Amino acid sequence: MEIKKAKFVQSLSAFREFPGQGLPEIAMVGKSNVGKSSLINNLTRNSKLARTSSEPGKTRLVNLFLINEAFFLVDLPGYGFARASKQEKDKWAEMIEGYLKGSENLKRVFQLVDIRHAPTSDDQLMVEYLRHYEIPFTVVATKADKLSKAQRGRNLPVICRTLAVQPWEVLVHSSKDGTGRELLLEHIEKELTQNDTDSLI
Ligand SMILES: Nc1nc2c(ncn2[C@@H]2O[C@H](COP(=O)(O)OP(=O)(O)OP(=O)(O)O)[C@@H](O)[C@H]2O)c(=O)[nH]1
Ligand SMILES: [Mg+2]
Repeated sequence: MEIKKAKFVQSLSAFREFPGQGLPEIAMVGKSNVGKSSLINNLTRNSKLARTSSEPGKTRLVNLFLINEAFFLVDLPGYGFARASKQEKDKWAEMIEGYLKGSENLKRVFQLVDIRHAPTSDDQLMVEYLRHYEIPFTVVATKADKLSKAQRGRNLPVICRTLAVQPWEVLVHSSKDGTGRELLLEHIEKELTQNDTDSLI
């Protein structure tokens, strides 16, 4: 799949603000600073589309990007930002959960984890949450450029074990050097065409 058109559409602080438009949505989930916004920029090849920062806690609202006039990529605030106040953390958790539970058009979540580290307890909770609500998800191990092939090979089994996913279910990605970009796009395309077929039946 090629992304020909990508535009920012709306920021939400509460799910009910967005009634949906009948178009499929694919959302980025992960701890603060893991690279959710950067992944959207890498997919769309537009480094200025979603705002990124080396400081955690940059994305503070649910941001919707319309892609090819056909589906939405949804950038969510991160969790696990230690320096945020309790009030801020509660607000972000409410936004993330409100969106994940409430969106009728959410087709898949990309659960991002940092390939350098074992998933955190927050990552584990998030994956449990997705399983509990039967939200389809794909684990994306990002920042792959920061590790050698050998180091990736050592870390991936830890990620799989901690999140109880199979190695072939994890996509390795880097927003810096574009690793895994094509695979992610194929994955999205499959998701979208699969849903087309579903709706024809
Ligand atoms: N080397 C490298 N750096 C990355 C990669 N992805 C993101 N970064 C960097 O990591 C930092 C955080 O990236 P963001 O995309 O803002 O992270 P986020 O998950 O959206 O963070 P929040 O909005 O705070 O939840 C930035 O400095 C990015 O340049 C990657 O694949 N490789
Ligand atoms: Mg962000």
